[in-house]
Amino acid sequence: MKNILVIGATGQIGSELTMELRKHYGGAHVVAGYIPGAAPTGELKESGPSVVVDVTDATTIESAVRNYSIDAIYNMAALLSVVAESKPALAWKIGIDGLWNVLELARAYRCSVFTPSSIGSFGPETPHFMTPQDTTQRPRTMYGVTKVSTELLSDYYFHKYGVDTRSVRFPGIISNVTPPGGGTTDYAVDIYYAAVRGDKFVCPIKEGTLMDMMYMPDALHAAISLMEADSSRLIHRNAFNIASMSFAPETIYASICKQVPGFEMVYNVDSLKQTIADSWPDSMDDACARSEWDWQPSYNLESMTTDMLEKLQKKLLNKATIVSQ
Ligand code: VAH
Repeated sequence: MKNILVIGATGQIGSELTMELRKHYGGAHVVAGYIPGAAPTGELKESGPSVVVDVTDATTIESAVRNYSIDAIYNMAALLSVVAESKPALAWKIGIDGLWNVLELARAYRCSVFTPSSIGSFGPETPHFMTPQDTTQRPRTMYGVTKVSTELLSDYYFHKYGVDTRSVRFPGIISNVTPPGGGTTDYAVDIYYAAVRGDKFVCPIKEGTLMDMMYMPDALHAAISLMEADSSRLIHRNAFNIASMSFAPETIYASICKQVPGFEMVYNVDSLKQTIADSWPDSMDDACARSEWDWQPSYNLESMTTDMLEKLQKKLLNKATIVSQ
């Protein structure tokens, strides 16, 4: 059975990815790498091994790779788009200096590597409607610069050294487990929390702003399916467009209102988030992922809304019950 290291295992995607990988490969075979001060807790801690791995410190990565005989690395360490604009040097250090460390070790120890890219790798000059797999990528955010560089560096290590690198361009990911931290698409998670709490939602993104979004279960399925795909079928590697839904704030609001009557939303546009959102695609062409490794999402906006509201109502009710005891 493969041994897997997840770097950034307590982050928004990493925390759920680690648990999903443990279902597939067995808890003992999936190592949760975390940075000091962000150690796994609860089921994530109890369900398998964990170790300090700082992507900017190659010795911590090498120690984990050797001690656990790692075959595949999911490198989830990154700063999200809004935070990266306020900390560009740190975003580069984690995103690219960190990736360099991962790829050098993958070369030395023959590991495969998954490092996510994003719709953030596209820029204002990219065709916005049905954004092609191969197209102009001139992002003007540091987040986007790190993601284009991630794609180029990952492809370089494949072509030059034969390292098995693979990647997808994640849309905005919506989850009910680990809240998002510092992204342009965070509003699409925050709106569900507001609806369940009975709060009026103040939307930071302008009405009519389309962005690609995806429910976390589909995002996890994409990452694992790609890493398990037959290498001989892959024409592209870093990174595949994947898509499941594209919506604007008023659309997700209407979807929630069908199940939460009286839910209110107003707009208070955040200029930085709006500028970033305006530079990203309205919709994506994911035909290559579908043909090269059978990508197929399971959720649409309506089924995601039903599941999100159900899960958050349980989560917030349990929390309230614990507090009241
Ligand atoms: C962000 N949630 O908003 C992330 C993601 C495509 C969006 O990269 O920065």
